Amino acid sequence: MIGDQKVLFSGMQATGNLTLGNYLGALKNWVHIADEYLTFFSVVDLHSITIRQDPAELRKRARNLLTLYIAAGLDPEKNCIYYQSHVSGHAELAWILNCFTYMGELNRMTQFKDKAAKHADNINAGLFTYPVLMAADILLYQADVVPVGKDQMQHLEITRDIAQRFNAVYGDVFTIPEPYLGKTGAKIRSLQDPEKKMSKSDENPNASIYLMDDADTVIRKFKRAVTDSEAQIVYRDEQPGIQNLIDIYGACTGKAPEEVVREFDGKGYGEFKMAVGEAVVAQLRPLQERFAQLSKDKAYIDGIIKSNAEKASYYATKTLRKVQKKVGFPDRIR
Ligand code: ATP
Ligand code: LTN
Repeated sequence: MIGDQKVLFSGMQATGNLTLGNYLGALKNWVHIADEYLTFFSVVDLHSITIRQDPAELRKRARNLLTLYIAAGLDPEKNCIYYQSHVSGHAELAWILNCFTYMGELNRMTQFKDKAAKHADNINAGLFTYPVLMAADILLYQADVVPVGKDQMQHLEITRDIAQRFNAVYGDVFTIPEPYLGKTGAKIRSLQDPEKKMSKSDENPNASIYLMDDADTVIRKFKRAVTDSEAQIVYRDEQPGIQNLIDIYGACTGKAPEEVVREFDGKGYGEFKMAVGEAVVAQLRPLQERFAQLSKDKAYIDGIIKSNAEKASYYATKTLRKVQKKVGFPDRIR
């Protein structure tokens, strides 16, 4: 809480091209609930360098991501959209929280295990303490809710644990955040291997729909999507490929899974896949058009970057000063 306003924080990494999973699982939900909160949407570039990045590429992707937040429908006058690296409080609070986090807790994080296995040549300390930086992001703004996909739940739980531990020692310093999972789209699966989540770092481009894919590409990828040989459109865990397509169609059209099943009762997979492809194209088109327009307006985007970093810093500094005082750092002489 800040004053009497509930706070929402979320962020995304500018690594790779965003997928439909990122949109339906995160970005779209942000837009839906943003109006009810004082919001902070960060492009979390400090997190990105836990994996080696090409500097020019990272800068470009970060700007594209920030632009995409706006293209998706977040009004940057009302929502604080900014780069994490422009607010030094994130790194400063992360350091303090590192001293309130146990190695054993971090050892249990499944994302760390996955990423460490994928990048065995660069298992750096930043990758290990990634969840602490994420906790700092959230706690710095006293966030009440954090919309994320299911894969981030474990990180949210550790954030709550760290906050509670800190509060137990120093009194009520941090708001304890709650996760917010959207009704649909919380876990979009790979189109090629429905056992896995759709992920922007998947090497197989057919596994993911990218937000910038053109209509033909989207349709082609859905035609090739892995399903099963049961030839029945039913929503059940034993048919994860079809279940995923139902989830995607439902998330794009606002329909519940049962409705989707009824709509396609007795129809074949071919027809259903086509309908899913078209629903996705219809979702992405306005986003792509707004993105193209906004990208051309350099001065406008620059203005947003500057003013929102200042706004974020203001709130971040408030929490940071309070924390520094609590842990016993000397007062600043004014
Ligand atoms: P990477 O492959 O680089 O790990 P990612 O595609 O898994 O990336 P993140 O940057 O980790 O994406 O996630 C950004 C946001 O999108 C998070 O809130 C996450 O929960 C959500 N998200 C990512 N993948 C999916 C998915 N397949 N379904 C639903 N939500 C997702
Ligand atoms: N770890 C998240 C990105 C992220 C985030 C956050 C999400 C960093 N800080 C704070 C919500 C709140 C991810 O990989 N999706």
